[in-house]
Amino acid sequence: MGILTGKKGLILGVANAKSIAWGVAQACHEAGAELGFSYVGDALEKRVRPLAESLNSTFIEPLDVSDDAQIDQFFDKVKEHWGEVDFVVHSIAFANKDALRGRFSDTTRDDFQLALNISAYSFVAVANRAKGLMKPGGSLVTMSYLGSMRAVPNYSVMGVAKAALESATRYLAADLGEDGIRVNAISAGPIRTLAASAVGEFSRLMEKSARGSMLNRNVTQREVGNSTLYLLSDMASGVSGEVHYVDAGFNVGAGDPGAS
Ligand code: NAD
Ligand code: 0WE
Repeated sequence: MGILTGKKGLILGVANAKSIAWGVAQACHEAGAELGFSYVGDALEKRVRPLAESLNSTFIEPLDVSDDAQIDQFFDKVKEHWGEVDFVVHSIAFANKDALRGRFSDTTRDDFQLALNISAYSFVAVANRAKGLMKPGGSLVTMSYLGSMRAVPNYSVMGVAKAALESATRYLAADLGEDGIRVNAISAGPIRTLAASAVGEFSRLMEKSARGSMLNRNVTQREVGNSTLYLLSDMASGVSGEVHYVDAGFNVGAGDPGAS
């Protein structure tokens, strides 16, 4: 018996085996959950389907969160397949690559709109559909980053999007709390994933994060997965609207004044 035995949940945002969402999926599977997955585009279906099937998943459907019709279709299929859902993990972000270098003050209206649409509004849109399929005890978790609170070099418009995502988490927690549904965010330390690999000087950022952390190291996808598992489970039945840091303690430290 695991802490998610008998629960059904959706994992949105697996791109490959390095995705944070995959660390979450593994933790949830081992805790006894039945899982459904989304993917974007044919290229990612080829990666996601075998991963999902390795966890005995039978629900693997397309979902581009920029399209309301696709969100509706996706949740219609969830309703057909399961009838109801106990938890949803939102692990999705996107910004234009050009907006993640250079000066934040040069951010265009289009790049701002895109980053907030995919990385913040999508959680609202998904939560709204999910709540219709959830009973009291349901739980939603999204993935954030410290760049929401601090001006992290080059994180730029994504930092603004994460600030909106964390605020949306609190407002969703207020609304969905009326139905006994909890909404929380995890703020993860830097992890080398597909999204991160396209970022310049990511290795240096990882080194600085490790040195400035309490544990003197970075965190893994699985550690984020294990903490997410707790928030999804009834062990966290008294926790909602929270941003929970899984960053080896980096955010409470003074940073590394010697690092440059
Ligand atoms: P990843 O590239 O593995 O996952 C990002 C996912 O977003 C991909 O699966 C991609 O398909 C999906 N996505 C992008 N646009 C989409 C759209 N329009 N519709 C549906 N899905 C879309 O990278 P990751 O690092 O695992 O990122 C997952 C989450 O974790 C993101 O919210 C990211 O901001 C957050 N995060 C990452 C780190 C890190 O250092 N890697 C740290 C803290 C938080
Ligand atoms: O949220 C993220 C990744 C966000 C992200 C990354 C990319 C790169 C490729 C969103 N969209 C894109 N679009 C692309 O075309 N992280 C927390 C990881 C991350 O990204 C950074 C970081 C960190 C940490 C970018 C700049 C500085 C630090």
